[in-house]
Amino acid sequence: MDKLYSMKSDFENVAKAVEDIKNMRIRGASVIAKYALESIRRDSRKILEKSRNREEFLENFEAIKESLLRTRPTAVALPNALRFIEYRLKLKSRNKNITKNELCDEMISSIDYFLDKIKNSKKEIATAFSKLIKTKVSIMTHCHSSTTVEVIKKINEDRKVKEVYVTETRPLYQGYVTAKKLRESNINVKLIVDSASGMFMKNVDLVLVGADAITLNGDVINKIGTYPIAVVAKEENKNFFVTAESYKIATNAKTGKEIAIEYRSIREVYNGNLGRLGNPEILNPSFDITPAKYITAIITELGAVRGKQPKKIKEILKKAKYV
Ligand code: RUB
Repeated sequence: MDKLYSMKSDFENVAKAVEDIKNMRIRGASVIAKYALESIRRDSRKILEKSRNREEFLENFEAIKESLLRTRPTAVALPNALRFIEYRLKLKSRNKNITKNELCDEMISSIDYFLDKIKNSKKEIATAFSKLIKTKVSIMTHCHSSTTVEVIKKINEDRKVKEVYVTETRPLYQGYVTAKKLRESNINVKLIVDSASGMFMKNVDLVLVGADAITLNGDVINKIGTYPIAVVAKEENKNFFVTAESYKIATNAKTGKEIAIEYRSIREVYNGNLGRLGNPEILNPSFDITPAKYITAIITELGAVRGKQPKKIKEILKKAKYV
């Protein structure tokens, strides 16, 4: 039977997660990873019931993993999470006496471990970053990064946020989410169009963004529009920081050029009558690459990487045993 078809009928939470992630009802690297892992956890009993033996359990996990991996090609948090669980399952299944029930327990405990990691890393990054800030600062941010929002909230709790410039982030306006979340903490937010980021760079002390992928040379892949902001920050002598968890490191990519950049529907850019515009070609890349030379530091929960420090990234990877 077709594996995807059987998954739709059998593993409904995972099937829903696949659709929600593809259609961007759920967005942002860590939120996507968390949502997908929770969906597998909710379907775990079903996976067990539909597996006659341990081999079928592993096959079912493999099918789930593959369908989730196909949702969005750029961010590596979800692939790293799934590969971690797969690795733990493979280790466990080396013992031929292990039952499908024991494999299921292992899957659930690996999921819980990673979910804890997602939650705790954000707090650790926020605490570490706020310590670096000595006076009240104006910040600029782009898109919606759950990690960056948590960092800004912590700096604010420590009474060191003057204001935050939030770019609206076309075409899907993730900046609105950031603005709303920061306003919930009464932070002074100035929402601007993406093309105003250069003009307002003079007003800020630093830029803070999240990441979808970090490559081994320290390049960062994040929402489209991050790269020009980093270039202007350098031109204006402003610090450009990336706050991202170690599971955003793309373990096999040496530079940003090796990361697949997702192109999305042109309808996200223009939904009207294309003929009226003379049928232009529309390009809609969702992410861009910011070279390491524009980045002051990448702050992870396992240490900071300042500029081109491939050794430091390797050290972080070594500590991050789950990757
Ligand atoms: C979201 C985006 C975020 C990163 C980091 O893009 O680029 O900055 O995913 O987010 P999209 P987080 O909306 O296309 O998924 O810090 O929450 O992992």
